[in-house]
Amino acid sequence: MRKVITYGTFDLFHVGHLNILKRAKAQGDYLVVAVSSDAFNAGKGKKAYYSQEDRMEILKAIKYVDEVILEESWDQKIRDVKEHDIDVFVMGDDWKGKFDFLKDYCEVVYLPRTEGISSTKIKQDLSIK
Ligand code: C2G
Repeated sequence: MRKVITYGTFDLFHVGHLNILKRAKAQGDYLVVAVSSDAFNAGKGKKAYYSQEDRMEILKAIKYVDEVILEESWDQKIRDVKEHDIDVFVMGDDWKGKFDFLKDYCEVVYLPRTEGISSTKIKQDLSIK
């Protein structure tokens, strides 16, 4: 079984998130999604509209997703890859190059982002601060 992992906040779930999960799953047979915790987001200077619990519940309901774990720190990826026996790490290409250190442990694939949609744009368009 070829296992894939990807990371993200996945706030205000939208088609850009769906597209990356669909393409990430297509890289293998089993997709693990690591969802940024509220505390980890606070460290990124981000505050998600939905709580970590709600964001995890939504991801668990996505047909491409097989397992959901919490992302609580920048430096858990190597451990996650080892513990979950991951073959492929996937991220949108806004992160291109940032996770190449994982090439010692698994394949690293950056996929094109979906243009014209983001959680930030949604908030701006709805003028949610
Ligand atoms: N994404 C995309 N197209 C968009 C928006 C997002 O392909 N229009 C992808 C991003 O490239 C990322 C994933 O969807 O791979 C999740 O995006 P975010 O929720 O914004 O995640 P981010 O804040 O980038 O956190 O350790 C990595 C971080 O947790 C990533």
